[in-house]
Amino acid sequence: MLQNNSASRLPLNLDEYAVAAREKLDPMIYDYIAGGADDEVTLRNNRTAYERIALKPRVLVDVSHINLTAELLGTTLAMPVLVSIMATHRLFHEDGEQATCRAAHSMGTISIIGTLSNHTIAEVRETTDGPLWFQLYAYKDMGINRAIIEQGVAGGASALVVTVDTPYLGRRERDLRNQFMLPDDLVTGHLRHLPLSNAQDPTKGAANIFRSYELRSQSITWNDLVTFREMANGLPLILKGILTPEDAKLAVEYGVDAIIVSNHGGRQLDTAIPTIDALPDVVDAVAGRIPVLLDGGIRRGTDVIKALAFGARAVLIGRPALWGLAVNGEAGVKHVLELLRSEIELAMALCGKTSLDDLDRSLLKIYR
Ligand code: LAC
Repeated sequence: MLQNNSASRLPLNLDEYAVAAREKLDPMIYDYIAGGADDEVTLRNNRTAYERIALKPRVLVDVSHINLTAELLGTTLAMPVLVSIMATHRLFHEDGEQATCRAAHSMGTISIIGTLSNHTIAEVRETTDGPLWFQLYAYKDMGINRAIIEQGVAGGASALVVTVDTPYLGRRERDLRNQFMLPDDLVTGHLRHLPLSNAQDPTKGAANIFRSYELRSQSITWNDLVTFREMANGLPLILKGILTPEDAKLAVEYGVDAIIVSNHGGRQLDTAIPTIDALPDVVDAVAGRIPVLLDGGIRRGTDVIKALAFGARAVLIGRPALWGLAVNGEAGVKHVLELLRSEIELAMALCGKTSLDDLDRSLLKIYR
C-alpha cells in the first residue's frame, strides 16, 4: 500500500528522485552512480559544505519578476544549471542521452555528451536542434583522440570539454564489492568503430568501457591542450576537474575558454576539497577572464545561488539527472530541472534578488 502511494506522486525534490530511482534500479547500477571513492568523504562533504554557508537575505525588494537567464560562451541559458557529463545513460533508460539532451533543451539549457555515452552525438543530433557540448576522455593514442573529437565537431558541438581529473579511475569500493559490470548489450557509440583493441568485441558495452579505461592516457599535460584545440577546429575549450587557483591560472594562461570546478562527484581523489569550498579561490585567481562553472553536490536551489554568489557563472548537476532519467526518462530529467528552477526562483525572491547579476558574496556568511 505504502509503496503504491509513494509511486503515485512525483518526487518533491532531487533527493526524493534518488530514492525513487533506487527503488527501480539494479542495486549494482544504483551503487555505481551513487557511490564515490574510498571512504566517500568528498562525496559527503560536497553536500555538507553547503550547510556551513548561511544566506543573508535582503527585504523590501520588488521580486515579482525573477530573471534566471545566464550568458555562457555565446549561448543564452534559460537557467544557470547544465547537466554534467556521465557515462552510459542507457543504463538508466532506453532513451539514453537522446532523452537527457532533449530534456535539457526543453528547459533552455545543455546536457554535455560524454565520450562514454551510449548514443553518439550524431544520434542525439537527429532528435534535437539545441546546443550540444561534447566531452573528451583522452586516450594514449592521439589518433583515437582525434577520431573522438572529430565526431563531436561533425555532430555540431559548440564546445569541447576535456576532463582532467581522471588519469586513473578512483577506487570505488562499492563497485569492487558488487563486482560491477556493464550489461553486454550496452554500446559506447563513439568508440564503436575505433581501433581500440581487437582483443574484445567492440559491440559489447562492458568490454568496451573497461578496455577503454586501460587505454586512457595517464600522461596528458597542459601542452596537449593546444593539440586538442586544433583537433576541435577552434571550438571553445573547457576543462573539467579544476580545484586550485594555481591550475585555474594555468588554464587562463593556456587559453582555455572556461573551467569547471569539479572533484568528479567525489569519485576520484577521496578527501579532495568540496567544490563549493574550492570555488572562491578559483574565482579570485581567474579574476573574470573566463567563466567558472561548478559541479558536485548541487541538490537545492539555495546551493545554486551560493555557488553563483561566490562567482560561478552556472552550475551542473550530475546524479540527479540520472535519477530523473531512471524514474521517468526524458520527462523525469525535465522534472528534475523544473524542480531546481522553481527552487532557485524561490530562493532568489526570498533573498531579495531578481537577476543572477545581483548575486555576490555579501549574500553569504561562512561558518568554519
Ligand atoms: C566515472 C567515469 C566514467 O566516474 O567518469 O565512473
